[in-house]
Amino acid sequence: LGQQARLIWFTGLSGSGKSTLANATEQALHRKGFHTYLLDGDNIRTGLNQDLGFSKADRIENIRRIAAVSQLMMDAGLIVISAFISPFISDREMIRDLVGKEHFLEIHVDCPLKVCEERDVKGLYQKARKGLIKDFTGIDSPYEAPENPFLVIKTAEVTAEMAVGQLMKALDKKIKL
Ligand code: GGZ
Repeated sequence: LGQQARLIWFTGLSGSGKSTLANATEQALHRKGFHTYLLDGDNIRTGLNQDLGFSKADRIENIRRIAAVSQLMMDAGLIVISAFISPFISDREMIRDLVGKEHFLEIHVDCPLKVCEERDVKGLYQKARKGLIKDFTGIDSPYEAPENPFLVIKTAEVTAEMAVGQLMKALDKKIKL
């Protein structure tokens, strides 16, 4: 019996905690013996999608390619963990339809813009406020929150450890070895 393929999809603002959560989730799944692959900006926007920027059309193309790659990896039987802002509801619906709704686990990494902006780990919000970066999500580019996600994690209200606990508990019903 092999594991069932899944796509664990993190969506949320820049600085909301998607990458941190995605990495911790991958480690927790590894400890349980699952085979996973983590897709994020570090391995996608620097390689496959290095030709894309942050216009609406480029973000749509970014997510379309990531969905296609995710599907290939799911065909190989992996649990794919994906962490991208993915700001548009219509794109996330496209992914869900592509991989099948029973395989798509959408997690809203929900953190108020104000908190993300205060964290400003990479100084990008400050640059966006100054107009040095255009089309920045939450500043001058929209973010459409999921209406009916598998799970919402409020990263301004819980520790990373608690967040992973919530997530693994919810995943337990959806992923069986
Ligand atoms: C949003 C931007 C932008 C703009 C650069 N808007 O916090 P980070 O730095 O590490 O994560 C952000 C990342 C977003 O890439 P995604 O592929 O996840 O976006 S999308 O799903 O919308 O295609 C941020 C950095 O890239 N970044 N410029 N203008 N984030």
